[in-house]
Amino acid sequence: MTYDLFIGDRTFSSWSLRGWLMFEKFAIPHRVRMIGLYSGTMAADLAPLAPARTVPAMRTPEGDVLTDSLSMAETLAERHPGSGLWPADRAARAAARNLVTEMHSGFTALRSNCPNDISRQWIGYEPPAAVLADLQRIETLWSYARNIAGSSGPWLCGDYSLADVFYAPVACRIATYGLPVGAAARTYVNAHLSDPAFLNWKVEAGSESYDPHPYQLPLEQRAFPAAI
Ligand SMILES: N[C@@H](CCC(=O)N[C@@H](CS)C(=O)NCC(=O)O)C(=O)O
Repeated sequence: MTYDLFIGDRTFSSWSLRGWLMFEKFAIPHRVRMIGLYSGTMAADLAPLAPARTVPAMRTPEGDVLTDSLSMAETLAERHPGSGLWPADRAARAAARNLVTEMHSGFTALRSNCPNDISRQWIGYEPPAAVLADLQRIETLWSYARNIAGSSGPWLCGDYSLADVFYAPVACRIATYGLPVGAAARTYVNAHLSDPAFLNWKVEAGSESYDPHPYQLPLEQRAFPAAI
């Protein structure tokens, strides 16, 4: 009995990374099904999982279909209560929920201006004001969560939790676009970039290739960094 997890291209799909981390980091058994997000086969690939139309999506061992990262997260937390998906401490859990839900419903400037792409780093990217405002809010939330949870380690709310799952792609975007953040945020980004699960994801992403490569910018580029 295992879950089926449907994800898209690892190079680009930030929501797929979230969906995968919520299994991988909490040792929840799953089978990965790849969806052709950029090859034009997405609708056909997802047909067995109706009514899913985006990735990630999952099917429970009993056959229930979850079509969104947040419904997946809550379902996994309910079904695996001892797994640590949400922090055990009440206040840390509230802070983690704020983080997850603000990510899920917001930061549209960051998401639309800086598409997730873990294949490279742009040199000299100048973020618009709306992206800087999103980053400021994100840093405020990260620091608030750390204070509430008394977290002095690598992760936001104590041990690695759903809060970190949902901000892993933000760490990627900060790295890809060289976005300006403070020292604490840089340390947090580097915790994601060196996390063994993320490194496995990056290796798999390395086997994906595109011609032409989406999301071009008129800037110099170099390899996606191991740290910022
Ligand atoms: N709110 C959804 C967003 C999922 C999403 O937008 N996934 C993208 C890939 S990163 C996708 O499937 N895009 C294809 C499309 O919108 O047709 C979630 O949290 O799971």
